[in-house]
Amino acid sequence: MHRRITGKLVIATHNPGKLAEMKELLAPHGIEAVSAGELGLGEPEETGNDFRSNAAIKAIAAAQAAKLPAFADDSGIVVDALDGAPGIYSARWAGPTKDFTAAMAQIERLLRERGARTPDRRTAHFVSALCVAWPDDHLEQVEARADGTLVWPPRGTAGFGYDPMFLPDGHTRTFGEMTSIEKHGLPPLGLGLSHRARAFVKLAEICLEPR
Ligand code: ITT
Repeated sequence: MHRRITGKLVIATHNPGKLAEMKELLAPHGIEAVSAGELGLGEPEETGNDFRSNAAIKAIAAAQAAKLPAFADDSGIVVDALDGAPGIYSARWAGPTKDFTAAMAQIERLLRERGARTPDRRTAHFVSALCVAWPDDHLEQVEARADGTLVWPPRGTAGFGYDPMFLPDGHTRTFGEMTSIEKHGLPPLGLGLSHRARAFVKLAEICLEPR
């Protein structure tokens, strides 16, 4: 049985870009969201082997610490020509200073080493695994992806992380050139464009009251 989210929800992320998007996605559903940062919650070690298990680790840790339902996202960019790297290590490629300019340059360097210069050799997808955990250990989990190609040089200053390098399929602007509303691509613009918005649509179906 799926469980509905009611009352207060902890957003279990320490990434400001994600926090802003998760708050925006929840806003129309009338959920009272409080961030892990506001509650002074720590960051658990992400020891899982995939997005789904790392999302669960973060949601469970926050739900236990706050004694409230908690919502976590584990995400990353999967580059086909790099055998799926950086994948679950997407945040770690930016190092302790969270330097995504350097992380994007690293991807570009590796793509060039492999001779990946044309769009067909530069395909990638973002993944978002979302998990809501309750203090009694109930879990709800969904996952979605957004497909595209990697451009160089990066374009745009909106968004966060690898957004300026990612051109979603069927679009002429990178995520870094889109407003967050366009990046979500939710009604009336569409049925979900970004990985996080697409996963959120699935989560909303099972855990949230219809808007
Ligand atoms: P939390 O674990 O606290 O949520 P984090 O940044 O460590 O924050 P992840 O381990 O899930 O989160 O790392 C995912 C990384 O993938 C993230 O730091 C971004 O750089 C990148 N990423 C995920 N979604 C993205 C998006 O929508 N746009 C650009 N980059 C994204």
